[in-house]
Amino acid sequence: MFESDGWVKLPAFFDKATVNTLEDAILDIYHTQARKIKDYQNLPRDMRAILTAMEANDKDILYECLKMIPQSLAVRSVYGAEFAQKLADYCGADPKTTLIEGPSLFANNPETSRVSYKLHTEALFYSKRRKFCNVWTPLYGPRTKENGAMIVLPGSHLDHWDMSKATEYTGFDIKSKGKEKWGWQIEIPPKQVEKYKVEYTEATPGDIVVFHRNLVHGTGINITDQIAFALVCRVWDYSTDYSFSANMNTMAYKNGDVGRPDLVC
Ligand SMILES: O=C(O)CCC(=O)C(=O)O
Ligand SMILES: [Fe+2]
Repeated sequence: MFESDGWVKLPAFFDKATVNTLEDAILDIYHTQARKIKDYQNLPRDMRAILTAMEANDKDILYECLKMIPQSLAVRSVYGAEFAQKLADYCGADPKTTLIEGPSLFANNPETSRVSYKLHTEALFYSKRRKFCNVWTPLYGPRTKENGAMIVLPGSHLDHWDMSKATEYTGFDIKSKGKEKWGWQIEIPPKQVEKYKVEYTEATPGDIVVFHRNLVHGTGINITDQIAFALVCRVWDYSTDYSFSANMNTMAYKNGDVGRPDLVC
């Protein structure tokens, strides 16, 4: 399945206790930050309520919460050597030289597509990284086609995707194009992928979806009235990268990378 389709769902990979650990630790971050602010004193300890309230005036604080997630000891406890070992085969990685980037929380909010992503491959964003895969898991409720589970194009990972097949901009549509604090898109235009069928990574918390660096995927449209969540991390092996940078997303073409002559890998 992973080899031919470029993605696979591993049902109940995390047990209930692990899901609770993740959900609680992340909610603690958002709730504790919100409680420092007078306007949010009466908010319930609920991710959807906190995000909805802060989206209007406190996007910068939401970003800081996001950055705290991988620094939470409880969150980190879930992603140990054992996790790397289990995923190593999918990524072509050696667990000994495997690192984890993230996790990061994707909130698919029917009210805004500010952090939604058009069709892309991860390799376009992480162009210096040769061995990695993404791990996507629902949190705070199941993901369905209706609430915008991730869109994947099975088999597209076997095609060749480079920057000449993508268009870059900030925003999601013409109304949001160029807006600050909106996502950076490296979009593969729909015309390029007409021949592929579309699937949705429907899953429940605890299931993980592992996908290939070259798989074309994007954010599904959430047509419900509830924010839907996914937690995403990248498992990557730096041992054969032609880069010495510790930043997973070291920037190609921008003199931002750390390279050297005489590489032997
Ligand atoms: O679930 C989404 O919104 C898309 C996530 C995505 O692009 C990714 O995990 O790489
Ligand atoms: Fe992605």
